[in-house]
Amino acid sequence: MKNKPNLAVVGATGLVGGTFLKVLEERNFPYERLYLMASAKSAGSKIVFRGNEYLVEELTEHSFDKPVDIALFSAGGGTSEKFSPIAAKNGAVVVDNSSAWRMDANVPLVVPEVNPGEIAKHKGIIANPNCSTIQAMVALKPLYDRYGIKRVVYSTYQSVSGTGLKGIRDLEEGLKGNDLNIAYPHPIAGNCLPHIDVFLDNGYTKEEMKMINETHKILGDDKIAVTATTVRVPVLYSHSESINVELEKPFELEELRALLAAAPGIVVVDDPAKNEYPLARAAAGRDEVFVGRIRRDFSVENGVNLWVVADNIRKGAATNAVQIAEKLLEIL
Ligand code: L14
Repeated sequence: MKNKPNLAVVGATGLVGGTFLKVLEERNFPYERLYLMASAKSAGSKIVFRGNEYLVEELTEHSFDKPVDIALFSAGGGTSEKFSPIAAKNGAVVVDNSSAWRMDANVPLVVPEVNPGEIAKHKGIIANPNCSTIQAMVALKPLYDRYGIKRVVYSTYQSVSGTGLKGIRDLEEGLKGNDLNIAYPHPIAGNCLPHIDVFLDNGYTKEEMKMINETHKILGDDKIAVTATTVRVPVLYSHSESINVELEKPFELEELRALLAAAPGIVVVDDPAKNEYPLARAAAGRDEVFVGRIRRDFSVENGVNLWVVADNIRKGAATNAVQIAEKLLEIL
């Protein structure tokens, strides 16, 4: 690829789409041309990027007739199923934020700190993992490499921004006493909903199964026992996760802590004496994964508990995708 690619942002008017643009601008991502695309409903609006005004065009079968090198998609699963292959066939590399392609054997599922080598294997589409999975992988990878992982129990506390602008609206209005219930089947203000994405026949939610399946795919190890309970909480930005891990090998807590502190993309915040631990509000707007409450699980042989927090719209979506695109520039 020439070192200045033509970029397309698909779903440019959405919460993640807007954050793609913010992150591209912050990181000074090189580009020749930029195309902003959205559904007919949002097409026609104007967005300013690096001082230039762009018209949002309607996404159609012909949107990729023009040369596009990298297309960042965050337009939902259905749109991605239809349009990602069209973009790829026309020569673009798609980095897709939806769940449509993640478990496809021909599609790399990438967290750049964890499995960057997968990027080069793409056949036109690369999947950005689920937001909750991304932050968990950044935290677990150094432990997996050093000690091996036998079992993981995820319990998540996920913010409403995961559901986009309507989730934010539900919480903000709900806090004023006006429950809209547009994003969720119950009020989110003052509640914890053990329900993210749809319920499946096995009793899990799709979000829970995404965390389980994507963990196996990203670590390249189906033998790890994984279970998950994913919960929506009345928080605007950042997902928090309790991660209980059973390692294969014995560990020294101080060594494990040092490994996490030295790992790429992680900031350890763990000073209980000073009431310091990762917090959603502190993580919001940041690109790192914050890890704290690092302590031995005395109930099993090689157990450790972690509290892991990251901005779900940034590292959990836009930043991770842009990091993938940056790696693409190096290899194309
Ligand atoms: O990317 O928080 O699979 O409602 C689907 C559910 C993103 C978050 C995905 C939510 C998610 C979303």
